[in-house]
Amino acid sequence: MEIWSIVMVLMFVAPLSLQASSFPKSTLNIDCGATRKTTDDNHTFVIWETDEDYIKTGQNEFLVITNASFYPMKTLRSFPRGSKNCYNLLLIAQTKYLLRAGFYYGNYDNNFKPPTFVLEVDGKLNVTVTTSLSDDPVYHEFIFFVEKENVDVCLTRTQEDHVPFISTIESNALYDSYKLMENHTALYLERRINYGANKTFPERLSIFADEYNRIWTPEEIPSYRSLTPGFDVSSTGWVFTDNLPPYAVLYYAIEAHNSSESLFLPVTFQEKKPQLSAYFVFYFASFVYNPNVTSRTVAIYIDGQQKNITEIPSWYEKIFPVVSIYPVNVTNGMVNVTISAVEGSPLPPLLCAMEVFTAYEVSKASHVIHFVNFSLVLVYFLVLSLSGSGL
Ligand SMILES: *[C@@H]1O[C@H](CO)[C@@H](O)[C@H](O)[C@H]1NC(C)=O
Ligand SMILES: *[C@@H]1O[C@H](CO)[C@@H](O)[C@H](O)[C@H]1NC(C)=O
Ligand SMILES: *[C@@H]1O[C@H](CO)[C@@H](O)[C@H](O)[C@H]1NC(C)=O
Ligand SMILES: *[C@@H]1O[C@H](CO)[C@@H](O)[C@H](O)[C@H]1NC(C)=O
Ligand SMILES: *[C@@H]1O[C@H](CO)[C@@H](O)[C@H](O)[C@H]1NC(C)=O
Ligand SMILES: *[C@@H]1O[C@H](CO)[C@@H](O)[C@H](O)[C@H]1NC(C)=O
Ligand SMILES: *[C@@H]1O[C@H](CO)[C@@H](O)[C@H](O)[C@H]1NC(C)=O
Ligand SMILES: *[C@@H]1O[C@H](CO)[C@@H](O)[C@H](O)[C@H]1NC(C)=O
Ligand SMILES: *[C@@H]1O[C@H](CO)[C@@H](O)[C@H](O)[C@H]1NC(C)=O
Ligand SMILES: *[C@@H]1O[C@H](CO)[C@@H](O)[C@H](O)[C@H]1NC(C)=O
Ligand SMILES: CC(=O)N[C@H]1CO[C@H](CO)[C@@H](O)[C@@H]1O
Repeated sequence: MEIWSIVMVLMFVAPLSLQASSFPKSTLNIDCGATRKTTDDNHTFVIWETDEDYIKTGQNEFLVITNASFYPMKTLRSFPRGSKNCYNLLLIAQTKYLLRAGFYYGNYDNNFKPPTFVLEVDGKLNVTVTTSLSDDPVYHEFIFFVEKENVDVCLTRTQEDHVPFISTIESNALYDSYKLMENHTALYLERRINYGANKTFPERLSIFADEYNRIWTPEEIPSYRSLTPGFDVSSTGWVFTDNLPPYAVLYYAIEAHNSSESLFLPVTFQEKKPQLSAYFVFYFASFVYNPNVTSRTVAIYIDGQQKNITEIPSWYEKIFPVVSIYPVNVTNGMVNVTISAVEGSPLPPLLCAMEVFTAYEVSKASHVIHFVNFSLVLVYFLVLSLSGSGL
């Protein structure tokens, strides 16, 4: 599995540097409404493209006075005309992608009326976007299987006087990750938490620290201990384990006070359907070094049902357990997660990070198309690797 991930990563990273814009991209970050490409983001090293190659409708807006600390939020594209306006992205077919849309209103129209509208991705995923006057952008993120290389990202007007807009579109191919997700399901991100880190820790790391450019929200829980590394870890790389978590996130954790106390983490879902299917991922590492005990063992319970037992070795063994649990039935938009030390475990339970998604069924495609287009992708890589090696 690890070797396969490395091979996949190398295959996808090589074409990046060639920047062939007419080819589908494994990474595509669009700064909507921007007038120039930015390649000098010194913090994340993300390259932000303008949106002119991907959409012909709407108009550019620039926030002259803004509290937006994240500079791609300073421009946006608004759609005063038409009930539905779409970006058309060129992504690699038959590949799993993470796609995140960002919305920062910033009172760009000076109306003090943040609009509500619908975001639709690839004709099959949608979510209602409710923007606000807050200084924090609103994000909506999906993980889904790209069947055909043309992917539409559409903004649909649902109320007459609400003008849809969009500030950023970020998309990243996911290699051998989020493996329990089947091709015919899609995941909508509810929470992605970096436990134990405080608000001063960046939620965006550099692309060298997080291959998938995810946003990890720092969160401390006052009733538990925060374990912190005590030195700057923001530029450490990522780990070759399930979902390639950043080391920076694994250095932080929350821990119970003793082995008989459990971590109790109630999760509330934004989606308010009476029945939902959820996908959980738990990331563990034990950076605190105690020469007398090398590992601890925890049990994960969801709504009181035991779902997994995992041994967490000491950091120095370089084994970082990632536990994925899917499907989880969610009733009334609420799930209780409990992490306890198993009987006899010398150290209290801890948790570094958690991701929570809701899962959706999307339509299945024919196997013939899968096969043909997957061959095209292989040919594409072959051509690129030949041209990359100077032939
Ligand atoms: C990156 O750093 C350079 C040199 O310090 C500076 O000129 C540039 O404005 C910075 N770019 C961004 C996006 O902050
Ligand atoms: C920026 O934040 C300040 C203080 O919260 C607020 O008074 C002001 O209206 C904000 N400005 C914009 C353009 O959002
Ligand atoms: C999902 O799609 C990939 C890429 O086309 C394919 O290799 C894999 O077999 C598919 N999985 C299933 C369960 O159909
Ligand atoms: C969003 O998707 C759901 C389920 O696929 C569908 O019932 C609904 O009509 C869609 N809403 C919009 C505004 O497209
Ligand atoms: C936040 O965390 C950093 C690094 O762990 C630490 O240096 C800083 O003192 C913390 N700040 C607060 C307000 O707790
Ligand atoms: C474990 O910690 C909890 C919370 O601080 C405390 O209430 C409890 O008495 C402790 N138990 C033991 C055995 O120390
Ligand atoms: C490890 O065990 C030794 C001997 O029992 C003890 O002196 C020492 O304090 C322990 N160290 C830690 C970090 O618990
Ligand atoms: C979750 O925990 C809360 C608080 O202890 C409790 O009221 C609720 O019934 C629990 N929910 C489920 C589904 O177990
Ligand atoms: C717990 O999860 C790990 C990682 O997914 C898996 O290897 C292990 O078999 C699971 N253990 C149990 C008891 O379910
Ligand atoms: C979830 O609910 C479905 C339908 O109610 C049921 O068939 C299935 O066994 C449940 N799954 C779990 C893991 O509880
Ligand atoms: C044979 C076949 O259906 N190939 C599809 C591969 O993907 C391209 C781009 O989306 C489609 O246009 C082709 O129809």
